[in-house]
This record gives sequence, structure tokens and C-alpha cells, in this order.
Amino acid sequence: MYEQTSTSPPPTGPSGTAATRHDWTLGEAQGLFERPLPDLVYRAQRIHRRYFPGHAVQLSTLLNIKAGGCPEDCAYCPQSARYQTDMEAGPLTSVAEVQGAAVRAKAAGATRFCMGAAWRRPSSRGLARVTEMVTAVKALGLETCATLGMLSAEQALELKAVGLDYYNHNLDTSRRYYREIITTRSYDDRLETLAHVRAAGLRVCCGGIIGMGEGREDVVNLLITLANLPEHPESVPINVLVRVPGTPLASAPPPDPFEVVRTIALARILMPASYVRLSAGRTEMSDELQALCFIAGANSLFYGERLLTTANPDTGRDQRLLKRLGMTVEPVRTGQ
Ligand code: SAM
Ligand code: DTB
Ligand code: SF4
Repeated sequence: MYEQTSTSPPPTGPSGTAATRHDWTLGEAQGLFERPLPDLVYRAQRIHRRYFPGHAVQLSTLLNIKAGGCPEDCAYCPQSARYQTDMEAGPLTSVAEVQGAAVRAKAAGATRFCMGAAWRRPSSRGLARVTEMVTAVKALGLETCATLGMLSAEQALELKAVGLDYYNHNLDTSRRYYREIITTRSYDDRLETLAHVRAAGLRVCCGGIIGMGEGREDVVNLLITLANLPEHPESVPINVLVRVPGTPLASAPPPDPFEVVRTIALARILMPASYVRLSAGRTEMSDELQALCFIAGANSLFYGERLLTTANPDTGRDQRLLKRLGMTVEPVRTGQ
């Protein structure tokens, strides 16, 4: 359903669904965000079931392939070398270890395997190793995703050439609030990497974090920026800040859980065909809150006991939750 109140007819997409839009204004999106919660969730659910008629959830497992020692200053991140956290820096993982972790992830029920490195950008040697990892993981029949920091156009093409499916690079917050969180790389640097990823023909995974002290307008602005990109990111991770001792945001007040639901619902409305992932922060969420997030349009999870450095719900809890809700796990998409 086209959600504007204008009298002009809704644009229609190729399969009879409402066409996706790339011209959202702050006023429109803010108006939606601030609707009474049942109304916002109803609108999101109506769109969700049009674009995703089943009740399937996509499961991605993360592996930290290069831990800690990162030169960047992202205020939320335990892997920055600038903050005193429990995190120990480690070397780049071997291809064999990655393969072993991917085999276990697949056996546990994941369909996508996401490799994260605490880098500002990959070196050519580092990237060469990652391309071997991608080849090894793909050979298992899993979808692949990598998050390695900034990429040049050539590096994105190198990853595409070995069959990488997705690249994750988050905008994290609004352009305005971003400067409070990260000073060592700019918002435009991030947009440039996203453009290289898209130009290489990779699918884009891009989202942000809530609970960093931002205002509602920042959350809405982040989602508008994503929705108004030339193409919507295929995957939109919504992370709730994991407050790690030693990081500058260690004592940020946690967000109202209903703001998480609103954020998911607005992401669903603005980017109807995208996978919206309920990402970091789930260990602190009740089953009921997660269920509400699914109703608001989340259809993807990080699955497995660890995110990168912090805990995630165990796989048994997630399997039980999906079963109790009568939801299913999405199979690997093939032939694309
Ligand atoms: N180093 C690469 C980069 O930043 O581009 C890739 C890995 S980085 C850890 C990927 C994303 O994880 C960040 O952009 C951020 O959105 C998310 N993240 C990191 N620490 C987090 C935390 N404490 N809570 C929630 N999300 C976090
Ligand atoms: C994303 O948006 N969230 C993931 C993934 N992309 C790389 C990372 C979450 C990290 C949470 C903190 C940690 O475990 O270090
Ligand atoms: Fe480094 Fe990525 Fe952490 Fe920022 S989020 S400090 S770039 S690992």
C-alpha cells in the first residue's frame, strides 16, 4: 500500500507491489515514526506481508576474522585500539579456521556467513586472504558477506570476482550525529565505499545503531538516507548499542524498547523489499520484544552465540522462539 495521503495514484512496481521510493522527506518519515505505535506497526506489517508473504527469517552467522587493534575511533566499538577494553588484538584468521566455523554455522542452521575484520580498510595482502575465505565459504553452499572497512572501487571488484554476495558497511547514524561518534572517517567516506560496493555489483548491507544518545530525528534521518540511496540496501541491520566497558559509550542510557520497534517499522515502510535485521543487542531483549520487532517487519537475525566480540542469544533460544511464533527459517537463495 502506498502510504502517502496525496491524491495522485500510487506508482506500481513490476509485480503489482507498490514501487519502492527514493524521495522520502524528513517530514513524511517523522510523521510515520511518531504515529501511535499500533498504527505504525499496522502500516509496517501491511507492507511487510505484501513484500514477504511467508513468515520466514533469514539467519546470518558472524565471525570475527581479525580482532581488535583497529586505528579508528568509533565510540561504540570495543575493537578500537584507542580504548581500554578486555578485547585482545589478534592476527587475521586462517582460511581453514574460517572454513571450520562456516561448517558449524551451516550445521546450526545459518544460511549466510559474515566475516568481519577490525580494519580501517583492507591491505592488499589482507584482502587476498579474505578472497580465499570467500571462496571456501561459498563452496559450502552458504551466502557470503564481508565487513572490512572502507573499500576502493578495485577492491570491491576483487571481492565480486570471487563471488562475494554482500558487503556490510554501516552509516551508523545521521550525518549530523555521526561526528559525535567517529572522527577518523567521514560520512562521505562511508557513502563512497557504499557506491563502490554497488558499482561492483555486490549486494549492500547497510544500517546503523540506536542507543548512542541520538535523537529521534537522527534515527529518522539515517533511515531516510538509506531509503533515498539510488538503490535500497538489500539488507538493513538495526543494531542496539552493546555497551562495552572501556568504550566512550559504555554508560549510554539504553533506548526505550519501543523506539527499537518504531525504528524497525519505519525501516520496513521506507525500504519495503529489503531484509531488516534485528541485529546487535538481542541478549538484552525479551522474547516478547523480539516478537514485536518481527511483527513490525524484521525478517533477519544474527544467529550464533557470538556477534564479533560480544554475546548473542544461543541458537537453541532462537530456534525455540521462532517455533513458538510459528515462524520459519529462510532457505539459501540460489541462482543469483
Ligand atoms: N571495521 C569494519 C567497519 O567498521 O567498517 C567492520 C566491522 S564493524 C565492527 C561493523 C559494525 O558493527 C559497525 O559499523 C557498527 O554498526 C557495529 N557495531 C560495532 N560495535 C558495536 C556495538 N558495541 N554495538 C552495536 N553495534 C556495533
Ligand atoms: C552489523 O550491523 N552488526 C554486526 C555486523 N554488522 C558486523 C556487528 C555487531 C557488533 C556488536 C559488538 C561486538 O560484538 O563487538
Ligand atoms: Fe574499527 Fe570497525 Fe570498530 Fe570502527 S567499528 S573501531 S572501524 S572495527
